Amino acid sequence: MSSKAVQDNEQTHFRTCNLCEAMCGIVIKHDGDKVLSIKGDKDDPFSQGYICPKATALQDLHEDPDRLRQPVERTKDGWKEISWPDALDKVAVGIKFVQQKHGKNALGIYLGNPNVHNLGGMLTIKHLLGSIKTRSRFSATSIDQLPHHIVSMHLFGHMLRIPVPDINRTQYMLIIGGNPLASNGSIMTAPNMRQKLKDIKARDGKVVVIDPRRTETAEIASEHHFIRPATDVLLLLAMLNETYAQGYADKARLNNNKAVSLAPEIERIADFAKDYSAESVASITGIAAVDIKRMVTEFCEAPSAVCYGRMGVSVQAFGLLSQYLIMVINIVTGRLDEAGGLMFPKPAVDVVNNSGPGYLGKRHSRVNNLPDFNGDYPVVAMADEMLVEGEGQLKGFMTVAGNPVLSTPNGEKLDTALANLDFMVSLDYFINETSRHAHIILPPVSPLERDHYDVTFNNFAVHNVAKYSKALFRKHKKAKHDWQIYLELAKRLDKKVSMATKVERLLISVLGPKFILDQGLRRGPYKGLNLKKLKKNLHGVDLGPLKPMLPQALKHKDQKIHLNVDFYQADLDRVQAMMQDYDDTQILLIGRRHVRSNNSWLHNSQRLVKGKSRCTLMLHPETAEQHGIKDGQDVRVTSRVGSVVITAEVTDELMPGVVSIPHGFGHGRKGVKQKIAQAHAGVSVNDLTDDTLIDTLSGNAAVNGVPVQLEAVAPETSNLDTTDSKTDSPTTTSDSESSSAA
Ligand SMILES: Nc1nc2c(c(=O)[nH]1)N[C@H]1C(S)=C(S)[C@@H](COP(=O)(O)OP(=O)(O)OC[C@H]3O[C@@H](n4cnc5c(=O)[nH]c(N)nc54)[C@H](O)[C@@H]3O)O[C@H]1N2
Ligand SMILES: Nc1nc2c(c(=O)[nH]1)N[C@H]1C(S)=C(S)[C@@H](COP(=O)(O)OP(=O)(O)OC[C@H]3O[C@@H](n4cnc5c(=O)[nH]c(N)nc54)[C@H](O)[C@@H]3O)O[C@H]1N2
Ligand code: SF4
Ligand SMILES: [Mo]
Repeated sequence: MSSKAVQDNEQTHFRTCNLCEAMCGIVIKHDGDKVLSIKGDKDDPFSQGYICPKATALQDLHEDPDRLRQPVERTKDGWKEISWPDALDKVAVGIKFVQQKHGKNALGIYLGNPNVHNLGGMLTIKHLLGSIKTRSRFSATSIDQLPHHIVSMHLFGHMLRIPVPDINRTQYMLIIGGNPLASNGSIMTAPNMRQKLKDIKARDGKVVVIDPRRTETAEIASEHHFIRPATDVLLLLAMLNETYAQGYADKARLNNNKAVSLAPEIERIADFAKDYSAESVASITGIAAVDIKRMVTEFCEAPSAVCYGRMGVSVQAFGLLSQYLIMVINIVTGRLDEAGGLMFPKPAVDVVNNSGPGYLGKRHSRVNNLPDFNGDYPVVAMADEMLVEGEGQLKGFMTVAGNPVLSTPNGEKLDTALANLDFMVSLDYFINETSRHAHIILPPVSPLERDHYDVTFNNFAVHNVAKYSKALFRKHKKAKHDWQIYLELAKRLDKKVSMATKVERLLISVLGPKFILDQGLRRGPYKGLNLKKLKKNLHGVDLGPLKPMLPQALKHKDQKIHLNVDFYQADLDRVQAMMQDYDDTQILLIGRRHVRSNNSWLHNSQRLVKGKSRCTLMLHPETAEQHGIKDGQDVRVTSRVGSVVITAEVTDELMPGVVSIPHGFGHGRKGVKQKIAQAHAGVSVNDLTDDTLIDTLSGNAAVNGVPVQLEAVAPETSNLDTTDSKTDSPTTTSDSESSSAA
């Protein structure tokens, strides 16, 4: 199926890149249905011409011959294309079979990251969830930003009321566990991070990075400190303690602090970190006491400042407590809701007032007793829910825009579990490591064939904007949007629906989900803004810099900040235990991202993967020497759950005693059908990360700070380990490769 340009004479198309959170404006030159070039849109008020190398992957994805254009069914003779009506009917039968035989909750569903980058998907997913009616829900949130949601829910009364760094005005930015030069920023939608960080320095401000690796971001920062993985909680406790010790949170100052005046429990914060002096945490964290003290002084003395933490802090054993401390430090130092501090965006579509506040631990997972958040169980619970027999065991599964075999801890275990289900369906573009286990794959249209508006990421934008992009290409009439697949399945699975739901589904199917967007814009905080207006402004509408939003932003009934001190203080016992048992000889594994990669799914673009393999084990020369490892040599890395063989990249970018492997690789598994990705297979770091290593307070996965052992592999043995001759790189040593996909 080929797609047609919406208007044949239209040669220039403006839109927003939806691949990551940065929302860059792009200009696509095209000749009919052929893309000629993709460049940055200089007239986009938000990104002003900036793009990263991934933007061109939109073309590669659109043209990729491996991308499915038609549903496929797995048969004993391999994958066969089937018609949409057949595929949808069979999926409905498969789901009903599982649910009638084993109960509603025996069907699990996993929602992956690209869902939140998909307008139609975001606005209509409730119809899919409402029709399958399962409580066994999982999503990428619990291997990502879950702590941010919980902190915001507790403190501000809503899981999406998340403040972001006012990076355009700050004079001091402390970045803990984020590498925005590679990731382009996260929970901080801000295109062109390099320029933004340089601008801070150019206006005599300071950028300080805390990271076990001297990252691309650390390279251009004013200052960088190595930290032992998963010890950030100690650094943050010491910083909070120092803030009080140095008099920066004395009563007089606090009385002048707007956010503090809204936080009744603030007095209890003075004692929260009293046991954690800078001296007491220096040796474990690896950061000298004098540096910790100076950082606090400089942070507090700066005319404006913000402390920001991302993946490296969120997705580790103390993710939630660390994110809480980051928020508390911003509050007591008067940085919340202040220009140049941590501020609340005001998006044109008000997602906070259009959704529930969130809840933690209403239910617990059957096998491991882990808390749900807002109806999702932690991803680390998924495989056991499939493997452990008993009432409530998962027998069927649906993945929507996700690849959990590569993206969640102990991927091998999940791989095995998925191979043994009664029924599985994937909504995905590709036959990949996860979807190869599906009985049927339903592929939606490409991003260039759909309208776009960022419902999610405008809520995290460092400057308020709004932009609507219509589809560049008209989809083939038989092809389906994600939202159409949801509605088709809902129609087949859910016959007894209320009149209101029926009407809504009818309206969506006739008008498309953009009518919901229009309603959202009209009900939103900007008078006169609607879809028609956005359609006229092809480059987007500038809605101005972030403005103070307290107390109105608070969603608690009493319009106060609830510090929830008891809940967080209880986690200090775990911190104490960690300190007492700390083994500083342990080698710890962390992750990394590269600007030319995007989680597990852009490795089938030749432009992005070309050059030297990026799936390497980075380690410090001292660590290499201790283990007899040479640069370029194969190394066996072993954790509690598995073992991979991977090439060493010896570099002093890494802190001694820490090793790093990027996630999203491991395309050498049998049955994957992505030729370019397979030729750059790499290994999956999540065959090493451990599904029992979690932040118990939140249920979030802990993929950073995983204990591993290293062993240099002699060349002749490393050859024996190659399990798939098609791949060009070392593969996992596990023999549990699934043969369920042809
Ligand atoms: N190019 C590219 N861009 C992306 C993505 C991608 O895969 N590729 N993914 C997107 C997604 S889904 C997300 S969520 C965002 C993530 O955005 P970021 O959070 O900026 O992502 P990372 O590059 O993983 O940065 C995490 C940093 O934490 C460090 N780190 C690891 N462990 C620790 C620790 O214990 N303590 C501290 N202080 N630091 C630690 C790592 O060395 C790394 O530099 O990126 C998004 N953008
Ligand atoms: N060790 C380690 N593991 C990690 C991370 C880490 O830093 N370290 N990062 C974690 C993070 S932050 C995240 S967000 C997760 C991501 O984990 P996932 O969301 O599970 O995986 P992705 O790699 O983003 O895979 C997305 C899938 O969706 C498909 N897809 C893309 N767009 C669409 C669409 O519009 N519709 C449909 N139906 N399908 C689509 C792609 O083909 C791909 O198969 O990985 C996590 N895993
Ligand atoms: S940074 Fe790159 S991938 Fe992210 S939105 Fe911009 S162009 Fe797209
Ligand atoms: Mo993510």
